[in-house]
Amino acid sequence: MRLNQEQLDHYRDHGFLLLESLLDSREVERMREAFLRDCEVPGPHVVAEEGSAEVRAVYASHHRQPEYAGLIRDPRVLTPVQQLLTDDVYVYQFKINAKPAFGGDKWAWHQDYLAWRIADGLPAPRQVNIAVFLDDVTEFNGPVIFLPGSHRDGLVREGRSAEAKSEQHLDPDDISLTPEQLAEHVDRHGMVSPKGPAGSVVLFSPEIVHGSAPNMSPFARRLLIATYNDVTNLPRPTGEPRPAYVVCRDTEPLRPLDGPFLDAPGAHEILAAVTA
Ligand code: HL5
Ligand code: SIN
Ligand code: MN
Repeated sequence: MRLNQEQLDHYRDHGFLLLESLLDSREVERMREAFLRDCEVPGPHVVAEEGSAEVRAVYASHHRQPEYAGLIRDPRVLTPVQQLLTDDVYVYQFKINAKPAFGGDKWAWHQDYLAWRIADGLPAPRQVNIAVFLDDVTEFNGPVIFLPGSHRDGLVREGRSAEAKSEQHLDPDDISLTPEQLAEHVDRHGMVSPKGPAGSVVLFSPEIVHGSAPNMSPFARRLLIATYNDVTNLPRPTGEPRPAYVVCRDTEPLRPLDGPFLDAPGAHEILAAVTA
């Protein structure tokens, strides 16, 4: 449940950490079912691929689906996040990037914290992302590529582009690194793309440079990303705050369940209450 010193050092040095097969196949199956169910709920939280009806991303599924309300409280993910950040954390953002087979588009090279500073006035990069593989991730289906160590360089870019790719969320296209910036950082840091079976989890820093290629394979690459924030680091938007599906409002510190999210005692009651 707890990360060992070697794992903590790896995250601090590289800005990410892969936990292979952290969740089992039954849990993966239940999370996939929850995703299919959630895709049927219409609303602005569902982002389509450009010029197509296919799902690019779905936000805030943990508000609607008990499996995800459980997952974010599961000690296997919450405890490592608390070790890396602080005891009192909440989920700032929750999304599933669907990367459908035969055409899921790229996610441009970017640093998350720039988006959240610009869009939400988030004071500091006091977040940890957990990325859960809902499908096997291979070299073929558009894995996330990280520039290891780039989380220690500060923000590479300052503002966002004048044109917004999407009205629903801030797409990485709007804050992407220039080719020169990317080349220079790759020169210094190289690139890695953690791969593994469905159920694997990657913890990653809000400051690490990352992106992913389009998916031309016949295999979907559904990736769930929950971003935890320190409760003492709440957003301070300068204008109208963004919608609750993209910036969650419940900032109560999360407490770990007493076991895995499908089976923990009392989980059903907690999860029914939060997704009611
Ligand atoms: N889509 C997110 C948001 O907050 C930002 C991106 O990967 C995170 C850059 O709108
Ligand atoms: C992201 O940075 O949120 C997207 C990465 C991906 O889904 O490939
Ligand atoms: Mn990102």
